[in-house]
Amino acid sequence: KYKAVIFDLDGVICHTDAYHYQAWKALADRMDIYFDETINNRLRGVSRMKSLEIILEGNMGAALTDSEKQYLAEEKNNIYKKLLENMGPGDLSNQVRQTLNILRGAGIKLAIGSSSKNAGFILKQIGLGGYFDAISDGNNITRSKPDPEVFLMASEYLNIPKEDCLVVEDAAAGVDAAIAGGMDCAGIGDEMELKLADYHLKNFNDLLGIVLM
Ligand code: B16
Ligand code: MG
Repeated sequence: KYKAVIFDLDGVICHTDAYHYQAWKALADRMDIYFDETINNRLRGVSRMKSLEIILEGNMGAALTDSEKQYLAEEKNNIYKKLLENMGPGDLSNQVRQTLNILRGAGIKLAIGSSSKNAGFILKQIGLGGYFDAISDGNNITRSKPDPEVFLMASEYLNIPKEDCLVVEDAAAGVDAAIAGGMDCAGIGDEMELKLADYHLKNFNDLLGIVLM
């Protein structure tokens, strides 16, 4: 049914949420701004700048200039990148690695569709540098999820029509992006939050039943 699968990165292929949280928390503490896990949950799949805006909500965020916001976003990214250095091939689960290999062995094209500008570095860290047939990430888009751009670019890079691509997402913004792009989507994680997805994966390898049927 599908010729390609486009995977979100953070929250699907690997988990960098804790590092995002630590980095934003360090920045918020420095600015004496309240930040907790609940706010962090709202940042999933959302771009760096939009994330900063969410954190600044009700905290005089509107009083900051664009270049001040740029500086803060960069500060967070510097802390985050340092934390990413702790990642290694052990941060890729056996189940994810094996599922990817089976799909690829069956001739399915595999791509990344991530909001992150650090996607390339993260993939290298977990041993998947050069693995995917195409990478569409925060560096080649102008509009972040829930805009479909990142997934449409992935299907273009793969040269496979979007109707033949399945998107795998862990965040509501990503499911909305897939739907907006007219693509089928499988959600992994909180079923309530991802209820608009066409499929729900209890485990990553449930994908095999959907794609290889
Ligand atoms: P960066 P995904 C997203 O990745 C993360 O879920 C989100 O929390 C983050 O703000 C965004 O990437 C931007 O990341 O600061 O590294 O450019 O889930 O779309 O793979
Ligand atoms: Mg994600």
